[in-house]
Amino acid sequence: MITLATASNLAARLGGTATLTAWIKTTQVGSAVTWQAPGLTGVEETGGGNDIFWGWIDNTGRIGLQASDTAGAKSTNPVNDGQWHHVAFSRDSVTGVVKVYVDGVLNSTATSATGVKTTPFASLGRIEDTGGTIDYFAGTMDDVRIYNRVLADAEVSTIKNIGQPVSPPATTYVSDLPYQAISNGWGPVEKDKSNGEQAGGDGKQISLGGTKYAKGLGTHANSEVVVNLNGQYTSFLADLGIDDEARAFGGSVVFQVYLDDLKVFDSGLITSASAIRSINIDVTGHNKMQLIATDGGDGATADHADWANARLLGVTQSAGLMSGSSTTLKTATVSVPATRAQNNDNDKNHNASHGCEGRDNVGDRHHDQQDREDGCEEEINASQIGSMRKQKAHGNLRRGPVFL
Ligand SMILES: [Ca+2]
Ligand SMILES: [Ca+2]
Ligand SMILES: [Ca+2]
Repeated sequence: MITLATASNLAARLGGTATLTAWIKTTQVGSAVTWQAPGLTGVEETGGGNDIFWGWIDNTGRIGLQASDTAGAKSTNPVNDGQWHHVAFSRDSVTGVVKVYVDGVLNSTATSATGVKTTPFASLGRIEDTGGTIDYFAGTMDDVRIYNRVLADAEVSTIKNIGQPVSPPATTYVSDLPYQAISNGWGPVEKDKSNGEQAGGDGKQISLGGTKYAKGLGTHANSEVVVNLNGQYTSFLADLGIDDEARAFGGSVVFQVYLDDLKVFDSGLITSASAIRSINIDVTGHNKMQLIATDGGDGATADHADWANARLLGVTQSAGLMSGSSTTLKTATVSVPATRAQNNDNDKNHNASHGCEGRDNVGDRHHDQQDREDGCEEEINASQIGSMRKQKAHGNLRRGPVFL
């Protein structure tokens, strides 16, 4: 579980007139009772009505927005089908009008309580409670945006159409990539086979201690294979060992992995008697990977070094918002587009119709800096963003509850 709180009191943004948009994915069944339900953000004032429930999820999987104890708007259909949905909620605190959008389309309009709700809260991914149990959202949130005004229907649609988070691409096998065999101790490196003998293609099915593999590289020390990662992958995984075809004859190697010419893994001596060594190496951001098998310092006899099931996990393109970037749960950004009317900024990086919408991208320093200069974007907590992105890089954020 990842629990992160925002550094500022969200009631200052979401207690009054505001719009909140997010991509969500959940299978959660909530509660028919608003103040006992999980939700995206908000607060329940136990025993009082100074509260607000953004994205609360009911017992049928519908999602809504309610202020105080006056019924608000809910989505037409359940959103808890385990698929990504774009949800948006707007509230006019003067009229009490609340609206719920799903996948860019207005679902429901209602008149809930009026007035600015001031009970402090500072979480995304849960509805806080001043007295009772906090109700956590169980699912994934992405690209959370908060505006201090009511967005028009067309604006919500535009935000939705920017893109949808996609699942990580399927595993890519190293042997299916155009790898480069720099050297090999006995004939060529074999694709999806053991090394076999000196002829190309004469290997057998890769086999380690009786476990058979359909994919991988069969090499013979001393060997080196270079794989072009092009920054597209997050993890390299493989099972290492001396192929069964050579076990009867000994065999002893050292497996090494280099990333951009720096050694990041060294197996130590692996012999035909060793257990299978499974590796999982973070390759995020790297362009070149070298897979090396040395003879272990005792000659290369029977050194049939298998990179069994060698595979790469790809980078997720998130929401189409960030070019070539990571698995992005894009960190929550509080955006206040209205302030743009108070300056004469002509920055072409900004879309005039959407102001400083919270397209948070830590790597996009120019954008963030410009937004800071405009006074229109607040990153909730830079250090938490860093921490979250780090964890994300390890693939944790798409599972289970996510709390910013
Ligand atoms: Ca209450
Ligand atoms: Ca061969
Ligand atoms: Ca050896």
